[in-house]
Amino acid sequence: MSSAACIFCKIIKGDIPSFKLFENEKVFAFLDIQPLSRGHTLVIPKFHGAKLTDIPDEDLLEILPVAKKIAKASGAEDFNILQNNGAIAHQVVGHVHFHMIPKPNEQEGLTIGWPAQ
Ligand code: DGP
Repeated sequence: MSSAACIFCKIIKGDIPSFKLFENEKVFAFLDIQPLSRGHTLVIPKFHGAKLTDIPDEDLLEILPVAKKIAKASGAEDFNILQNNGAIAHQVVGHVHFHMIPKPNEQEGLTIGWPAQ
């Protein structure tokens, strides 16, 4: 199931370019266009749904192993996994996505914190 108007569905189909890191039957992962740190990745189900509650369990179950794989590959020992649901929770794109945000150490000069709430 996909939505014709959804930018992430278009990315999955290749209609919008992305820097793809991983793809299988149910999951797609690509670099975030507005990275909070180097390697900031979005891991998404191919199944189109706006919120976590819209996604079948069998699709959700495939997400975290991919996020784990990419976190390890990023080389960052510290990282955040974040998933927003709804406008009040700062969700901008209406297709479920898990952010994997590496938190490089400060000696590398790459640590970028979250904006003040
Ligand atoms: P959220 O606030 O959780 O809905 O985050 C949406 C993220 O999606 C945000 O970090 C920027 C990213 N994003 C939006 N449009 C595009 C796009 O066209 N390509 C890529 N790679 N990322 C996008």
